[in-house]
Amino acid sequence: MRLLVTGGAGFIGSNFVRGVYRWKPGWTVTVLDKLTYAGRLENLDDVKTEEGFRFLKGDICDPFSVAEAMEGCDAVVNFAAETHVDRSIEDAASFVRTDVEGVRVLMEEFRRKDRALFLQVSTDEVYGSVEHGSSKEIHKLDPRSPYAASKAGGELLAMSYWTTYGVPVVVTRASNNYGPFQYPEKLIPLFITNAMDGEPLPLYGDGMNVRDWLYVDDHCKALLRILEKSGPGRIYNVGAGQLFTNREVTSAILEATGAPRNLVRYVDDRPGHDRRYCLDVTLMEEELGWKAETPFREGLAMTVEWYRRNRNWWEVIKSGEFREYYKTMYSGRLERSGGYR
Ligand code: NAD
Ligand code: TDX
Repeated sequence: MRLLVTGGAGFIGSNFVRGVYRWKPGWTVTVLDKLTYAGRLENLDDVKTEEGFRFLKGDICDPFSVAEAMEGCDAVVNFAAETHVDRSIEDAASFVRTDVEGVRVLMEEFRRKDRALFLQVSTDEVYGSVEHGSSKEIHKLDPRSPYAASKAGGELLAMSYWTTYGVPVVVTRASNNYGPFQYPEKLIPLFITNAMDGEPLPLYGDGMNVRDWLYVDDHCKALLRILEKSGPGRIYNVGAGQLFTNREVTSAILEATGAPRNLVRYVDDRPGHDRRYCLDVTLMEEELGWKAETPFREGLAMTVEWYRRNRNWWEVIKSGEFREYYKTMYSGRLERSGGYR
């Protein structure tokens, strides 16, 4: 199988490309990535000499780049997106552009030829906050942040190409991923790297929001299973069933890094902060025989170890674009936080 992996220089995309070469001998990959602040060529260092690997710098909103990248590919896995909820609250424009319009451009090129599958990687955030119970694939979408709304738009658009033109599309809705190469704006890598540097850990609100933590390799294996086994027109939830409050995640990070508890700061909440996500993954388990394998403590230990060994990788990021972002997002919040707890 020859895959086009869009957004392959980001966190999940780069882990996925490594996974393809590790677990699927004979498969080859083209990556198309715009290399935004979140995309880093060095994330692909491990695979750049692999058989048939090709990297193209380009935007999924640009039909010419997309046509060049899709040439000769049997299937597309679309990871390319703006992905950080807090940034979408500051400015939604790039989210609508990439996460919706980018999907349209990809779909238009995809349907010009007969191809195996278009896998649109979506998120559990499209269901909105789920106070009780769990979300099934047939449940109504209720996205509540500009990020979640853009992702919902993208997946609905992709699926409309299946309904309207019979283009083979599958949508996945994954829960919160964590693991190596995650940009340190997200909760787990931000707190691990801050803990390692003795910096405050800014917990939003009361720290009792709940997320389902999925180790990135488990997510990648689910996507590979879908590419091999799923028929078109399907939607799958991909979660680990490992629900923790942000306080619990923070405690686990403090324990794993050996940092002191007094680094924790309760800061102003994220506007519209979803309280809880929870996925019903029966379909993935029963239809495709997939189940997340990595217990949270084990995945977190591997992740902490990776950030310990790859200080260069995140120090470069934290001293670049991220520095200004962090100041804008956190300095006021930390000043107002009323001391350590
Ligand atoms: P990321 O932010 O680490 O990486 C996104 C990648 O997309 C980057 O390499 C970036 O350069 C690239 N990109 C952005 N705009 C582009 C454009 N216009 N054209 C081409 N490339 C572009 O994101 P991630 O955390 O790896 O997430 C990957 C996908 O998985 C996203 O679609 C996201 O919505 C989805 N997802 C993520 C999570 C999670 O917990 N991280 C959970 C569920 C679903
Ligand atoms: O500094 C922080 N303090 C804090 O309390 C940050 C960055 C986050 N949080 C909280 C907000 C959330 O309740 O931690 C939780 C996780 O936050 P993020 O890492 O920003 O992830 P989330 O908002 O849950 O969205 C993620 O999961 C689904 C990804 O960013 C999305 O791309 C994915 O689709």
